[in-house]
Amino acid sequence: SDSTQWWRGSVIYQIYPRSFMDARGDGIGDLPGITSKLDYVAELGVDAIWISPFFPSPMKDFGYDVTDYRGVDPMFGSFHDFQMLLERAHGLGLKVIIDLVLSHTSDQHHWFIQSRSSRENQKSDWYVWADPKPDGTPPNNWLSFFSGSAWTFDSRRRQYYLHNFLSCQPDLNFHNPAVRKEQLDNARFWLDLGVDGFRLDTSNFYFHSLALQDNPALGSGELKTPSVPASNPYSMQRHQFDISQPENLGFLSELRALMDEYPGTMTVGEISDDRPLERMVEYTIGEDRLHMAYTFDLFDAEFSAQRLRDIIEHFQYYAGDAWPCWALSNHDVMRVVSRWTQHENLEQQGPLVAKVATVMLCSLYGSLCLYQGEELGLPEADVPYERLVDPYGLALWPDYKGRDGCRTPMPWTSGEYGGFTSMEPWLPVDGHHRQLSVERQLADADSTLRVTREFLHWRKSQSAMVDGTLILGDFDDDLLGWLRVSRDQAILAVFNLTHETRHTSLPDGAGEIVYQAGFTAHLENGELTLPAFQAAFVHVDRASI
Ligand code: TEU
Repeated sequence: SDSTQWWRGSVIYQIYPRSFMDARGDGIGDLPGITSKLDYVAELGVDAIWISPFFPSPMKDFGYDVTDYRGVDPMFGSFHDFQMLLERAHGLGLKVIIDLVLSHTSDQHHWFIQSRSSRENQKSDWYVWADPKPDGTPPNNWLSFFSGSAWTFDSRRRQYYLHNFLSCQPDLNFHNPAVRKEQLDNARFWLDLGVDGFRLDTSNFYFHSLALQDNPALGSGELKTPSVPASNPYSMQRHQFDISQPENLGFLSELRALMDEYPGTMTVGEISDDRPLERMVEYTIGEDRLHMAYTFDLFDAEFSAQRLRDIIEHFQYYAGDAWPCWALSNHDVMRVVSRWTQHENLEQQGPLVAKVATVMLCSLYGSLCLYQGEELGLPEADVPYERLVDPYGLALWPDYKGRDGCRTPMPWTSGEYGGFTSMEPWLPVDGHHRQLSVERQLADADSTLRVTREFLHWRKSQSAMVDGTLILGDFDDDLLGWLRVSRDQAILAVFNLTHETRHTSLPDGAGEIVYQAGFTAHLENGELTLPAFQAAFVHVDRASI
């Protein structure tokens, strides 16, 4: 197979550097900490790591507010530390993906400091500036994703600047060719250093609509901030309508041309849009687009066979020719075990749900992202109000509790601070997480960690699982299942997402169970018995399809 295509069907492990491992003993994770745990990551059986931003930053949005695209924040270590990390990862056969936040900078970036200094300076047009309305109010009704107006007034220029997130994350003006060139050069800098690719933050937000037209009024009942309950006034906000501007495609082609100069590198774009799958098609089909993209579809999904089947069908209908990247969790959403388990059942059901969720995810057609801690089945951490630091959560408390609960430190041991650090960490280590520590789970062959590891190693050697086509199965409402079919192999995957045993008869051609570790599925005379939250992987005669 073509090794430049390594990313097709790969499993990408997302590392949130503040919370992975603290090697320097200041309560915050760092790059040497990551390097010290790369053996663990490689043993998991993943193909790549994606590291959330580690660039110099005032950390108002914990690194998604960059002041220097070519450096390492001293909090995370030195530039040399990054080179060591890269070398060690490559030595272990792991690809390294870094997170490029090209759409906006920190307001402390020297570009913005210059841009805001006057209306006539070399960078005056590098950000999105607009005059107030005659009555002094913002240029239009656009809203920030993190609450409030998307515009902040700057008294020196007597103009507003645009920000889709925090007011300290001013939006770059991609209509200005100098901005695009500078950002491509920044990407080239890391490619020259040897990184294997980029996760592109808000890859559909680069350009803004030059007309600056008001967004249409919200229809009644139309909610545009799905994570925020309707009772909160911010749930009624509408963000930039049609945020994905057509000019974006041109930039993505330029970026792809750059990537093509470095064979074997890849891009995975984050797409947040009213019509995400159409956008995925537009952004990933063709040689001059991104390699792959992910949407938020599974973040909002309910834990039911019907809902998940709908999502896959929907994907196949709208975007079946695209190569997707799926994720159940990341550093922005509630951990999947908590989304999919009722709180009072967490203790008992959490590990079962975690296992079936992970093997389900890793059986999908596409590439997969696992977020640190997902391999442990961590539930959302309970972070008391006093310890909250996410500005998004603080703005909307208590309806929306923000993103801190999915960003707490990794529990490596059950000891104090979970073996993550030697002092009070930046976010507390959840007590329940310490019971689910890496140390404990390694000692238990049936743990979420051991099963995840076992499954990922098995998956690697099954061509159908890595890049076979996916044919949705037609099971009873409660069961979810599909066939993965490659040139020389077919595997049927069936999942019981309910808390009751289910039976189903398998189609002709179904042979025996080919992956079992961690599950109690039972197959006899073509009749499959799946106890609660169990999965089965069954060999199917390729000729019978
Ligand atoms: O997220 C972009 C994004 O679209 C989400 O924040 C989304 O709007 C939100 O979760 C909806 O509930 C990226 C990063 O992943 C996030 O951590 C950053 O805060 C954001 O960009 C700004 O850079």
